[in-house]
Amino acid sequence: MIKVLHLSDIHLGSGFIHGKVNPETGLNTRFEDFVGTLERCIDRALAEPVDLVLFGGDAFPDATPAPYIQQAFARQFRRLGEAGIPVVLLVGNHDQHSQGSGGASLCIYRTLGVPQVVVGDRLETHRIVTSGGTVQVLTLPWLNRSTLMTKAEVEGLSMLEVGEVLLDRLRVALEGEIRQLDPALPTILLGHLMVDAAEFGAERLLAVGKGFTVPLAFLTRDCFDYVALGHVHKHQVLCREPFVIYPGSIERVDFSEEKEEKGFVLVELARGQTQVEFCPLSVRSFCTIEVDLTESNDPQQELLQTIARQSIADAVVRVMYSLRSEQLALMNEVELHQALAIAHTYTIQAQVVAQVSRSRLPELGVGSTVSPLEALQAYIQNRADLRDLEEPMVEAAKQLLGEADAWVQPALVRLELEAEAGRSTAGRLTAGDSNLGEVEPTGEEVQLRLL
Ligand SMILES: [Mn+2]
Repeated sequence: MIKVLHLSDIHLGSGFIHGKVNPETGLNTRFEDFVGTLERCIDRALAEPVDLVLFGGDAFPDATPAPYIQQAFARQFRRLGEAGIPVVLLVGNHDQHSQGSGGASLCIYRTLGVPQVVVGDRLETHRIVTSGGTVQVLTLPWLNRSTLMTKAEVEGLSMLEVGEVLLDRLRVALEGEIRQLDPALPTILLGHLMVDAAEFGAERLLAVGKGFTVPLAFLTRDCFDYVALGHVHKHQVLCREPFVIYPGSIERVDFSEEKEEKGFVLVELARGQTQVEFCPLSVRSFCTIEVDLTESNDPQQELLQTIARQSIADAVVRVMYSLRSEQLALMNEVELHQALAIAHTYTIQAQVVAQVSRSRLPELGVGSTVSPLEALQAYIQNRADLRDLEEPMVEAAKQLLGEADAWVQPALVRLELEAEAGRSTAGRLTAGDSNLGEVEPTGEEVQLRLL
């Protein structure tokens, strides 16, 4: 029996947007999370100890990570070498430079001849001697068109036809490798690929180049005792005879992995009796809080209560709420920030919902004659959000319309305008047609009214 630890999709250096700078180290906290999680995988490999570690590809977000990121990765895998545990590093799509033509970030381990490290950057069978016995590992890195076809061969073919030719080539190449396998040895297929039966996740968006989907039947051959996959971030067991497993990514790369359990797979490899165990990793949680506040009378309170019901302590949180423009004034950002302060990091996205189109009011339709005040009242009656303001609005309208018991009278308005223009007012007023007959206006009075 050979004990194997299978992990995949480390993506070290991803998701910085969900972290913050750790003032003590100057490093992004999400980088520290990823390194810490990788460390726990290697800890487990050493503690068991396992006989072999398989990495299913996608070490970094791209093929040229910053030196400190490469070093953090190397520092962890070095511990396996020091313990005499062989490791196979498979090349994923994110590890290839220039669609594969520029080599792969992981090839440096082979170039330097790092002991115990095997790099899988081509379809090839590696015979690896472990403390549990010899094992055959067939590596199937991320394949793109240029790996299997020349440009001339692709020319004039539709995407569908290209896909068919690619699968034919893969079938032939895989068959060639399988025929050379030693049937007496336990055998693993280690592949970075998309299987047609798999459920997609973030990798669909992360994939740089378009690859192709491999039918599950290509992999479920009885010559394999275990099929170790990489690429899909959601852990899944696609087949049990033989076991075909995606361990998934070790950390949440983004919110699309919010609900997924993260971990690695421990395998007890034996011809025809392989056993597997998924080992969950306790990683930082992601939490989406989505609230529709458009119907709320107290949107601020409702939002705070919704947040209080979630376990957001030390989590990466995103709050998304929608509200109507007239509710904006009811929101208190400071309180919101206070409520979210216990999160590791958080983002707030407020969406102002466009005014719902209202039905036309029949009482204001063509042909009906209503006074401006009646029209206003009909309008307010149909606007739930304005109903509380009916009284002051009508009062203000009355003032504007001159129907209130106000002093505003047409003649007086004229008087004011003339006064403004600096004219003498007294004579004009007495000669005017206003009903201010008793008033003995003085210059001062006019001045007063103009204020
Ligand atoms: Mn991938």
